[in-house]
Amino acid sequence: HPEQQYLDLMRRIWEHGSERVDRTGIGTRSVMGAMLRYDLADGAMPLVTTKRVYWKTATRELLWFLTGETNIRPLVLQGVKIWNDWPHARYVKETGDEIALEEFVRRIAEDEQFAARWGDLGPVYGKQWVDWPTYRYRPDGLYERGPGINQVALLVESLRDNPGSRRHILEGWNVAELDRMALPPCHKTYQYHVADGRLNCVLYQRSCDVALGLPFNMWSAALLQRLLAQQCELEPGELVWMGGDTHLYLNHAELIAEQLSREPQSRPRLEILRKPPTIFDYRIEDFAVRDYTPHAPLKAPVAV
Ligand code: DHF
Ligand code: TMP
Repeated sequence: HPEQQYLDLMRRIWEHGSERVDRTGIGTRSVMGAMLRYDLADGAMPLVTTKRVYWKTATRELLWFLTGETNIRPLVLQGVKIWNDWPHARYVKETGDEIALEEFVRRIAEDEQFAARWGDLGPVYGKQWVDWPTYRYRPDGLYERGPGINQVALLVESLRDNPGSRRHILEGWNVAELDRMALPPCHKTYQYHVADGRLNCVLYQRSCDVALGLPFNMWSAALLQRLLAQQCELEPGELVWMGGDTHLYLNHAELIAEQLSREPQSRPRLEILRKPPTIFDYRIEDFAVRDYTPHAPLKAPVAV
């Protein structure tokens, strides 16, 4: 079963990873450099079955990236909670107001002004993907803002018009803006490759929380590959996931023990029910997952 690669990686890190102190203070076991390969032919998706993964949540996140939005409010209004901790932590730190997370999120939903002030993550994925900032130098030596670059639109064009290119890249790591991001991008570089009518992808992820983040990241990377393939009249090919600092948090021990005791189930497939006019026009209703019979959900705390 293709999921065995994920479970083997988890086991290897837990048994042989180096223990180290990390930014969050939780501590991790970590290896440097890891690879997973998935064939997306016939609708197959790297959707983890040894626990229930909320693929609709991950899908809403990807569609949110594609709108260029970086404020959590649209996610909150759809019931997506995965980005709430970071604006909350910033609010508490900067105001000294020890508001509970649930209360903070309720204010984000109800108060548009409050959300505009406190709900933004900075120029993270969405901004860099569809509106990478540019600067123009003026004759007087000062510079001004130029038009933003829509990397995703350019990627679709380059895949269609110049499939043989070795420059099909989507990049999140904007060095000049890292200090304004709530978190610098983890899934930072996507490169695509067209061969034999199929669209292949390598994703480089600089930092990976294998228990919580990776199931989402694999789903989203495969989904983006499917959207690009559909828009460019290509068949989905292989997804190669590459990790830099690939780690397990020490407070995920129970989840890890339970998940490693489970057997992968069936082979989930994704059906895209419609081909919208552009890659920016997909809606959550366009996606249906078949043959997904996962084990029970596993809860674990996220390191902030
Ligand atoms: N920080 C850390 N330490 N790990 C992450 O995986 C992570 N991921 C981020 C931002 N910062 C991060 C963005 N993606 C969850 C999943 C993905 C994600 C953030 C959080 C998460 O908590 N998943 C839970 C609950 C899912 C839900 O509420 O729908 C899970 O069980 O998968
Ligand atoms: P870092 O910026 O110090 O590397 O912390 C980011 C943490 O979040 C790290 O544990 C990796 C994890 N992460 C993922 O695994 N996937 C993601 O998509 C995101 C945003 C974060």
